[in-house]
Amino acid sequence: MTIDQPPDMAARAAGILQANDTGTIIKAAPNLYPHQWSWDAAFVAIGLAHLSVDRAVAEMRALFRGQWRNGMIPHIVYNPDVPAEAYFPDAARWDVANASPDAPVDVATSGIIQPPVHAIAIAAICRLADDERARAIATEFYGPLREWHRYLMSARDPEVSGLVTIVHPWESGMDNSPRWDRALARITVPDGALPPFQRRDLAHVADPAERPSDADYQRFLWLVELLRRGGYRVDQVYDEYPFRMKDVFMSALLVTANEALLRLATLASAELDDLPIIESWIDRGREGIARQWDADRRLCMDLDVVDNAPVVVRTIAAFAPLLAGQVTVDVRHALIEMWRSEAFTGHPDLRWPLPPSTSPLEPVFNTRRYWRGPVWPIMNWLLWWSWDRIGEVEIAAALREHALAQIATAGFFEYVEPFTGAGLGSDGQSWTAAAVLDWLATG
Ligand code: 9WN
Repeated sequence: MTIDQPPDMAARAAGILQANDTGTIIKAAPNLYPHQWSWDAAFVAIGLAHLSVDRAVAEMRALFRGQWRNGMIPHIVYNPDVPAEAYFPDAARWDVANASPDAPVDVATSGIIQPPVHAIAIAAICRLADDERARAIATEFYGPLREWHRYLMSARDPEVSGLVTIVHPWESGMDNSPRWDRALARITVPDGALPPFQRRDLAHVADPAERPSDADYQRFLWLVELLRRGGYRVDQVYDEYPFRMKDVFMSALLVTANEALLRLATLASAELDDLPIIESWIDRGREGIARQWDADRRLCMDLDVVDNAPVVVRTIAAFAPLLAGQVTVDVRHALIEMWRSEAFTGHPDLRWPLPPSTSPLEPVFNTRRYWRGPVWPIMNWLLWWSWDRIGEVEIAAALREHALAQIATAGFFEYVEPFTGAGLGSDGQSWTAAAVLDWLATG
């Protein structure tokens, strides 16, 4: 199937990245997100590499300047050129340099993580570079990536389960997803405990209903406050901390990122001793994901560590086994069935057969609110890449075509209303532009 794309799609995408380029970093979005976000930067680098391998490498290098001594890649590296009031929480709210000896001293960052898609990005950049340059890039990033993954496999998995624990909804990258509702509802913010704050996000969207509610925002900030008080030492506060979720989506991406890391290790001529360690991370991750697959519900579920309960809600995270890149025949069939069913791309009211972030069949489904229903172009890219990787090329091709058609019609928005096709959130979102560049180059 081929749906004609407007001829200027690539130029528009490149123009967005150029407009968001500060000369040092590419802002995640022009106004709503004026800094460098961790997984945004990786996706952006994948698209950017089609324009310039050097610029893509520079983007990753800028992000890795924010790496902590314990290996952690923070979810935001702050842009020193924009005023503090441009985004909340600002760097001062995290106060990482005072709170933790692990934080970098010369770069302002947040104190939490986002999904580890960075090794996937570096491997993608290497594929577009000539052999010598690819070896140099792999050599530059292999060590920092290995330490990042080691942090995730240790501080974020004290249970040695193969599953990464997140300690804040922002860490998942799907901030307001109903995956976190039950765990968040348990959290009460003690009166007067939260330093005062003013939200900045609502000024940049057409309607506050597109963003998280105030009550949730209070809880988000309370979790930040608890982490700050604990010096961002997740390993030390772990047992008492009130929000601990085994995130299957993040864990699956780590499996795939570890596979990319293994390839980079070879390219970088890394110590041979590293290879079995990375292989064991991959095996452990796959076993963890497999344990979260519920064969009766035909769903892969996050786990609430606090009360050891699975999270039973259909969101795009349920496709975690697909993202981990290896599926049994049964799981493959279940995933394809779920994908095509009314729960996802087969819903009759969809403007395009693209996966809503939360299934329209869930009672909490909301067509406009953050991660509770809208379609995310960058998630389409990730799922396209994953279907293609496991050999479901027809599903992948259809997804790519519809996703491009959606952007051609709606614009380069952060997310899209699934039934009307209206663009929501930020316009000129960098990772949406990057996805288009990669699709156009690989289609
Ligand atoms: C908080 C930048 C980021 C994305 C996340 C998305 C949103 C931030 C926010 O924007 O999160 O980190 O202010 O809502 O949920 O996935 O990385 O694009």
